[in-house]
Amino acid sequence: MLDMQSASVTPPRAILREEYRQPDWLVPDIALDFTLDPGLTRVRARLTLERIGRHDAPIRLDGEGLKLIEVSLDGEMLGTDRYRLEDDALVIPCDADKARLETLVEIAPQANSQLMGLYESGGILCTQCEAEGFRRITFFPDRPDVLTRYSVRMDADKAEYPVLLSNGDCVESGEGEGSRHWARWEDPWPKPSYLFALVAGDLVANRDKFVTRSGKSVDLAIWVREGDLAKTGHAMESLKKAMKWDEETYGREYDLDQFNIVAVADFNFGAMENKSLNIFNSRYVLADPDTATDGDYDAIAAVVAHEYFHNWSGNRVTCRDWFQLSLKEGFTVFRDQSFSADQGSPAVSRISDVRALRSAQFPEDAGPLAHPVRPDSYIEISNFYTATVYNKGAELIRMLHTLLGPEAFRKGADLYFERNDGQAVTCEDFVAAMEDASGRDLSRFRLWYSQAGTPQLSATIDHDAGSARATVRLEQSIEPTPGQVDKQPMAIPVKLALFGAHSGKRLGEEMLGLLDEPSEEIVIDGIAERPVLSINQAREALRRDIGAALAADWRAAYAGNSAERYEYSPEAKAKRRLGNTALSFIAASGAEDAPQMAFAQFEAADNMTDRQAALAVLANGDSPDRVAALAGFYERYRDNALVLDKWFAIQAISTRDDTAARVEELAGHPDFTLRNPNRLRSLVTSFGVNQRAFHTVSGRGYRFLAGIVLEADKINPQTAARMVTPLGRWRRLEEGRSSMMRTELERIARSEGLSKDLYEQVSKSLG
Ligand code: B3K
Ligand code: ZN
Repeated sequence: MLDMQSASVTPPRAILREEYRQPDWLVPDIALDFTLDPGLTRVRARLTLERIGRHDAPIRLDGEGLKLIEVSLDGEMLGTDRYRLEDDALVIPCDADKARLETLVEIAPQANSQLMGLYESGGILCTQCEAEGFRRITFFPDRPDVLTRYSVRMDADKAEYPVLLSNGDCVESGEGEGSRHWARWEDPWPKPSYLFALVAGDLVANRDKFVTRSGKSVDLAIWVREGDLAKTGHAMESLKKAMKWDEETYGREYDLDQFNIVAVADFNFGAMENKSLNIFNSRYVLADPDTATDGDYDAIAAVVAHEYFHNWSGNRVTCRDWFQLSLKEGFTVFRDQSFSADQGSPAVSRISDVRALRSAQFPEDAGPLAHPVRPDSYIEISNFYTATVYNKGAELIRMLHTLLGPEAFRKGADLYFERNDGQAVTCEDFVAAMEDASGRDLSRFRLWYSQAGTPQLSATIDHDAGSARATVRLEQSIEPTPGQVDKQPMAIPVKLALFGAHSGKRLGEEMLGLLDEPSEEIVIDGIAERPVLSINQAREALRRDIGAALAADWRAAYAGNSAERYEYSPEAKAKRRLGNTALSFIAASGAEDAPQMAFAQFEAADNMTDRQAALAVLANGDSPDRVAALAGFYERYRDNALVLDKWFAIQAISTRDDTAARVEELAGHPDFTLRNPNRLRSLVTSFGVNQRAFHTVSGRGYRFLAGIVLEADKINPQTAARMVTPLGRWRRLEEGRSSMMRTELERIARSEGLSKDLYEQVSKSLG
């Protein structure tokens, strides 16, 4: 193991959940005044402060990369002897219990390549504050348990930034000096700083209205660059459906007069739920049949709904500290999954949710970065926006829903919102509300929040024909994970049904059991026929596998389900899906005419789903049509960044032998850039999940990944750190590959000037 101390910097400090203390000072109000300019923006902040509890701690405000111009306390300008500038903090001794503090700072949005705080994307000025970006805008206690009312004034060049948006409602606007104009926005709902947002840009809006169930009319707007307006219809429809669904399913109504969504091209994540001003990665807003696949349409609906649902699960009730991240994320993913299930086929949605869990979360839980849904420590919180916190977190909520049943669950959710409205709370507060509303004892269930790792469940069945009795024996075990060697048995709800081994008929009702011991036996009487067991969704998986083996039948499926005129409906989507699955199986079986079929589909397609599926088949093969199709696709879409991402990704996930070399070549392509997270992920993240190419025996895949992660870390640490995880799987490979992967991790670890984001991932991966 590498001695991380040998690196030239002192290792960054870990923050522990147990160290939580309530804030010393609260900030009931803030007035922010922005003089916007991409090169140099001035931010004046007026804070009212209140001491909490009996202590004499100074006022301590987080700040990162800010140039402090002036500071005053209760109207008096402070000299440098009256405050201290520490590492990333401004400290001001203060005797009074209430104070008014004013700071003026300068920031440089255009030079902000981390995309945290205020930055520029394609000429638009925008913000990203979750988790700790607000401290890159102004000095502030940047933690989620400080809830503040915001008033925001922005002043900008009118021609370059005709649209000025922030949270809440626009209460005033006017002309400024020379070519400038200004607007003032007020948000009546106290919020944590991570939900602050501002946008200034040359944008146009798709406008609509939604009337809430109590009759309030809400103005909806989706803001994009002019050429993209025609691609916003699906996002708007999705938003209106989500608003209605949350009223019907959770009784949650929208609480302001405006709801704005803005799409930007450079974004570290999918989207952000800033109060009433959601900012989105444009890939989760823009869609039309020519450029977006059915999968893209589904993802847009899910992300729009997810961010909207956060208005209650996250914004009205927020997290006390970042260890509680799954309080808002797990619950909100569960809510968006339920929404998607209700829009289309619940079975299809569930299969895709489980696939995502198995492909992303199970490996995470079995590897060096395993952590509980409510982690105990972190170095950089951005590294904990993980499949465990999101997707496993959602499964915990789903288990509660299963255990309590829909009615008691809804009562629990109502109680949770009622008790905690306007507060910053913990995962424990969620479980307590479910417990109190249902009268169920959930003490064993709480272990799911603190214990990492995926429990393995095994089931055996004995049948005694004479007494018509079936005995089902369930056993659970769970492997150690880093830092957690001894595991306790979890509380696992188990849905169980018996089927006749001969008749295939269900014997008796489906049962809901709870396994909360290492093993348990369930005795079922009245079972005359020899039974087989079905537990939690396994039959479907078996059916899918059997289907895959019948490759010849795919031809008929292809003939019956391809080349139809494009239509956006569940039936048409299902046909495209079946047709394209069939095509990929025909190709995988090595059929000689597969490339011809794919090329014909590629040329004739009237939608991106069919065109992309055909291109993916060609990109895996050797046919001369492959080169023509890739070149044709590039020429057609070279000006569309989101589609060009698909072009990079298709090549990075290709099963061809030369993929690693091709990916290296693509990293030098004029359209490749480390600065745009979507483009970076389209090549590098896609390559990292390509088992065959990434693990190519020469080790060049590992070298490439390490090299590009190091380069990206200098520009955007948050995104770079997320891309290094494939190297952390070294324990699962044979010695040759394993040692090459470790060598690359060590090379990263030894590099100078490593961000704390990447340091944390790499040091844990080396473990
Ligand atoms: N809450 C944001 C995540 C922001 C990530 C910052 N590192 C998006 C979401 O989950 O809705
Ligand atoms: Zn979320």
